[in-house]
Amino acid sequence: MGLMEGKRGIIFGVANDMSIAWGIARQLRAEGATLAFTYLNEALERRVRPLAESVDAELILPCDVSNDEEIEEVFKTVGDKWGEIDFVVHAIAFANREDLKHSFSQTSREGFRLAMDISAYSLVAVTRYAAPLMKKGGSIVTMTYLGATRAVPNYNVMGVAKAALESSTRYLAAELGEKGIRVNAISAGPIRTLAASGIANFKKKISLMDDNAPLRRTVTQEEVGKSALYLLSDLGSGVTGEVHFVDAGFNFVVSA
Ligand code: NAD
Ligand code: 0WE
Repeated sequence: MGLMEGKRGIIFGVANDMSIAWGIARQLRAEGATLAFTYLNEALERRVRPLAESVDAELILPCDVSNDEEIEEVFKTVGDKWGEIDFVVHAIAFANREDLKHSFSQTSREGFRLAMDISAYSLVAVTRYAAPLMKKGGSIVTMTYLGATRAVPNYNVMGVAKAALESSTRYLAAELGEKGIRVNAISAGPIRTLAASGIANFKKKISLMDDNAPLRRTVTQEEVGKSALYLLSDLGSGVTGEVHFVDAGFNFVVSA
């Protein structure tokens, strides 16, 4: 029997077949999970719908996480259809493109607010609506990056937002543990996705991994998916409030 047999959950953050959220969704489906997907806008719906249908998704819903009503509507629709849920995957981030290249001190008030809203606050809002549907407990996984705790060149305001996201993960875990709801973050190494395209020198980040990471390579969406499967299934039943690194070991060793 699959690890996710009888479990139902929502995947936020698929944009295309390169998305980390899609790598997670495939692992969950292979272990028997029943899935719902959200997409940001109509342009992305055309990408997400065929992917979602290929894993027999029962719901495919629009959701811009900058809008509380859209989040509320997703959980209302899911609640009406399923009554309860077991897991949520949050794999969403956004900052202004210019804020990921110029000097960090040039970040505007609005750019800072936007990155925080979409990349960190959205986990809090999603969890608020998800928790009442997790009647038998549940598991929530979000995605972070090393730039939360180290000053990675150009990651800038996204690093500040990821620090808030990691801290939010701990506060949500502390609050919801008594309801049997676990909240964890996966810190992935650099992966070529839509969110990574258009990042200046992303190739350099990849070759840094190939040359210096203990595993001498980058990680894949499938490898992130396998760790998410562990955290979202009963295998992770004792784990909450953690940042789990899937980064080929690059967070603690840099060779000379
Ligand atoms: P991606 O572009 O495939 O996914 C990002 C998703 O965020 C997209 O589906 C996009 O539609 C969604 N999104 C952006 N603004 C939104 C909004 N207002 N409302 C709803 N959805 C919105 O890229 P990805 O690399 O798979 O990113 C997923 C997560 O993984 C992000 O949190 C990212 O920070 C994190 N991450 C990525 C890497 C990497 O190198 N690619 C490494 C570590 C962590
Ligand atoms: O979290 C991310 C990227 C998130 C992201 C990407 C974009 C590109 C397009 C957020 N907002 C936008 N806005 C856009 O307009 N990663 C972990 C990938 C990433 O981004 C970097 C990295 C790495 C790794 C930026 C600079 C340095 C390293």
